[in-house]
Order: sequence, then structure tokens, then C-alpha cells
Amino acid sequence: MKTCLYTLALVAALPVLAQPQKTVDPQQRLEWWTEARFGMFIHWGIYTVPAGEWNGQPVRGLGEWIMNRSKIPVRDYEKLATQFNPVKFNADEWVAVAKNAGMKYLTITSKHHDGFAMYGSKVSPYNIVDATPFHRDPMKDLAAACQRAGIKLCFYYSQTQDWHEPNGVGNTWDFKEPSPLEFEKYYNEKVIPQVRELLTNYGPIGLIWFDTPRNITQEQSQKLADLVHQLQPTCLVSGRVGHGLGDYDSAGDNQISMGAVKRPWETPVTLNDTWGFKKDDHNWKPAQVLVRQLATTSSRGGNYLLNVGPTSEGVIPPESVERLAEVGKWMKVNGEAIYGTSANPFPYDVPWGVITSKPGRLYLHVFRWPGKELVLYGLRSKVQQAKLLAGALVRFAQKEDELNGYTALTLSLPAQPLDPNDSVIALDIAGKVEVDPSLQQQPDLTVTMPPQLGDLHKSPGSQARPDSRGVMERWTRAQDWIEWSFKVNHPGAFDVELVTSQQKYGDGWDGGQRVSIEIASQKVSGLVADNGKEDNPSNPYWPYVISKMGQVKIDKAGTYSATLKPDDIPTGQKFGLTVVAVRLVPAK
Ligand code: H79
Repeated sequence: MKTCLYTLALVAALPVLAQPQKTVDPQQRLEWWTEARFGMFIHWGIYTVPAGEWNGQPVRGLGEWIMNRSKIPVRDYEKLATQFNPVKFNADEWVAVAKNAGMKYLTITSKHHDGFAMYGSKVSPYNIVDATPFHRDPMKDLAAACQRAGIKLCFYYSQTQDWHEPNGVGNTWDFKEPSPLEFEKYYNEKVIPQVRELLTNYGPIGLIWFDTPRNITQEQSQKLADLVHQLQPTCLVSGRVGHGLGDYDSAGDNQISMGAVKRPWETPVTLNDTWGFKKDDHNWKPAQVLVRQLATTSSRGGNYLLNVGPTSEGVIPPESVERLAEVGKWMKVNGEAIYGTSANPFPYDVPWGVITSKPGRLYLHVFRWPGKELVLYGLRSKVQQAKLLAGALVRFAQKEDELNGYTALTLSLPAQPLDPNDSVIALDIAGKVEVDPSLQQQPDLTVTMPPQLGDLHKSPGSQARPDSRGVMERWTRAQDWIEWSFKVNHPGAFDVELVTSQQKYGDGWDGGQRVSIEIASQKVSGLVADNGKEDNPSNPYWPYVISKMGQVKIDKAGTYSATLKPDDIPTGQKFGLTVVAVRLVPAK
């Protein structure tokens, strides 16, 4: 009898012990997230106590980096915790701000590089419950508030840098850099158990947003990704877990990729110039920029993660709340042109705005209202209906020729835009959306040739390539060149411009290269020089620099080729030829 009971107990325990790991197809994991398209980032930590000021002096750079920028010793920085008391924190209010903006998920810093846990952690007493007068776990409130509102809760966790721990990476002022063995110890004793806590104590988590993998090993990245998927099979792992092991790619901070990106991807963006609250940062992006960045990111197949930095009292700055409310107003009318959409089916940008798509639908996001008529070339499919999402049906006509089928769509518009931020026109398409992928002159008569749509001829060993923003990087050899093919419908005289990009928040740009551009067998040559800047609306920290190269004449409509060849690149350039595009602009 005894044996029998024992066996029964064992059998009963078996399903638990030998529970097969629930596996989830990564594609399935991504479903809600690619549908969502728009999330809120929240940077919140004890760096909001100094709020960008140390010893009475403003500290340049990002608010959450103050400990590093001012080389604040751990013993002094720790004291900030005793002053952190967010008595005005209200989880439902924060979640409502996100929801009213049209955001579908919320990613909050559970531990940033400073090492301070913003949740109740048993792993280290350096956390909000044990070390601050608040003595409460705000993540519990947020988890509940998110559940109520139908918003996915996600956690940011900095896995490599930890300026509080001798064996973490990054604090070079108190400690020496840890050996691989010491770092492994930190990893096993803090990172792994804290990530375990985050995935165990707060209900279902949408994703873990790791950051700055630095020099962690492939095994360490893999261990973290596996841990997340083992504890919550549907939880996503962000692109910055390291070694390409995330479920999706992450663009650089405040960077929006140029063309459509194959893998699912996300860009994190600041509302002003910092993530963590700084009292003297008033450089708020207008709602117009936010709406257009959101639409632009969607048009390239990505998610837009927009940051707010609440104060040490727990208040999201009113300037942020106002702008998000305006984005939300736009989303209420135009959300269907964002949620669940795919990238622009054309490989190039259109001059008046951006395009998103769904099966059987195209959404034309008009940023620059063209007046009474909007023309779209290269749409091969038949349009059944055109409608402004904010208003009425739109009259349209499609031009057709025997060889190519439909070639041009002309929409008759009201004289003024319905929404100065982004007026969306939805096109119903019969069957599949088919487009002519070849580069062509646009209705404003310009031709824009970006590197990723040309053939790059590289010399052996050259590292030149378009970066994730579509800007050429490491083009420092005169032997490398690019070739394009393009169509012209409206012949004429054109100014030839070389568009390059400033780098690193506008701090870096190399000019002085001598280049030749050949268009339709006519050659213009000149020096890359700054003949004026142009805003890059999707990447405001990387303005364009225009170099005027000369003039060419194209006499008849047809397909032509263009080449860009350096004659000379001065040695020792840091950035080289940061080409964004060769552009033909109708001569005045
Ligand atoms: O959490 C936000 C940033 O704190 C984090 N990623 C986003 C989402 C981030 N970690 N590292 N970086 C961004 C790159 C940071 C570079 C800089 Fe600096 C920090 C430039 C200025 C301050 C380090 C310190 C390099 C120069 C000074």
C-alpha cells in the first residue's frame, strides 16, 4: 500500500517535472507586436533626482548618463535613492497617456546602466522598495494598470553595463574593468536572477528590451534569450540582446531606416534630447514631427517606440503629455493607416510623404500637400476607390498604356490639407498591390537616387556600405563607385546635387572629396562642399548637407544611367563620403 501511494505521488508529480517546454514559433510571438506598431518607452530612475545637474552645474548629454558623465562615485550616487520619492506616481494615469496616444505597449526601465532596480528585487537591496522612502514597487501598479487597459507591459533591462557593481561593465572611475570571469559572476548572480524575477512576478510580459550588449559572449546572449523564452514562451527578446539573437532588430537610438527592412524592427526615439528627465531640456519635438516619424517608421515596416521621462515625483512632463495627446487625436482618425500595416511597396521614397500598405489597400500619407492634384507613378494595380480617412471620397483617374498597364494615378484633392501633420488617403486596390520597382522621376520632376537602390562597385577589401539609415559609411576609397538606372518622363535641364549626411548628432562631416557624376553620358565634377543644409525629418539629429555639382540636360523621356565616382578622397577621413543620394532637381 505504501509503495502504491508513493508511486501514485510520483506519477502525479511527473507531468510537472517532465513538463515539455512549451515552444512558440517566433513568428507567432511577433504577431501582436507587428500589429501594434506604436509603443511607449519610459525611462525612470534615481537619475531624475539630479535631473541633469550636478554640484550646481548643468551636465551635458543624456539625463540617465549623469553618473557616468560626472564620474559620480557609487557611494555618492547611492544617496540619491534616499531622495527619490515619487509621491505623485499614478500607474493608471501613465497608462492612460499611452493609450490615448494610440500606443499598444509600454516598455519601462527596470534597471538602467546605473544598476538601480526600479522594482522590488530580492537579488540586490539596491532597489526602489528597499533603498528609497517610497518603499513601494511601482511595477506592480503598472502591471495591474496595463492589464486593465489592454496594454502590454514590457521591461527594459541593461544586461552588461552596471555602474554600481565592481564586476559589471562601465564604471571605470570606482573600479577596474572586470575580467571575463568576474563579469560572468556578475551575470550569473545579478542579471540572470533579476531577469527571472521580472518574468515571474509581474504576469505576462510583452518583451524584454536589453541594451548595449558591449562585449558579452554569444553564450551569454543565448542564455538570456533562452531564459526569457523558457519562462514566458510568448515574450519577445529585443534586438540588443547581442549577437543577433533577438526576435527582432533594433535601429540605433533616434534612427529611422531609409528603405523597407526585411526583419521586423523597432526604433527608440526621444521626445526631447534625453531619455531620463532633465530639468533644462526643453527641446520638444512638435507633434507634427512625431506623427510623421511614426508614419515614416511604419512605411519602412518598423515599430516606433516613443520615450517619456517622468520626474522623480512620478510626473510625466506636461509638454510630453500635450504632444502625445495630439498624436492620439491623429491616430483616432488615421490609426488604420498605422496598425497592422506593412511597408511601402515601392523601394523608393515619394516626395510628398510616405506610403503604408495592407492587403488590398494603400495608404498615402501626405506630409507636403501638393495643391489640387497628387500624382503617383508606378502603381500597376487598378484602384477601385480613394478616400481621405479624415473626410470624403476623392476623385481619381488612372493612366494606362498598352505595354505597361496602369502607369500613373492622379487624385483630385481639396486645395488645403485636412490635417497639416499628415492627411491620409486610403486607396482600395483590386487584387494584389503591384508596383513598378524601377527608380523614376517623381511628379515634382526630381529624381532621387539613394545608394541602396544602385549597384555598389567595391574595390577588394572595401568596407563601404549603406548603414541602417541608408547613408553610406566607410566610403574612404576613391576606387569604389555606384551606378543607377532611372526613368525620366519629363525631360529638361537639371541641377545635379550630391546629398550627404552629417553624423553623430551633427558633430561630424567630411567634405573636400573630389567626385564625378555622370548622368545620361554627361559628366559633372566638383568638390563635396557644404552648399546648404536640409532637415532630414525622419532623423532630426543627422541633417543633410547639399553639394551642388553642376547641370545636365535630358532631351527626351526614357531610361538612363547615372554613376557616382570619386576622383580623390583625402586620406585619413573619419566618415568619408556619407552619401544619401544623387539628386536631379529641375533647373530654374
Ligand atoms: O537608454 C537609452 C540610452 O541611455 C541608452 N540607449 C537608450 C535607449 C544608451 N546607452 N548607450 N548609449 C545609449 C550610447 C550613448 C552614448 C553617449 Fe555618451 C552617452 C553619448 C553621450 C552620452 C558615453 C558617454 C559616450 C559619450 C559620453
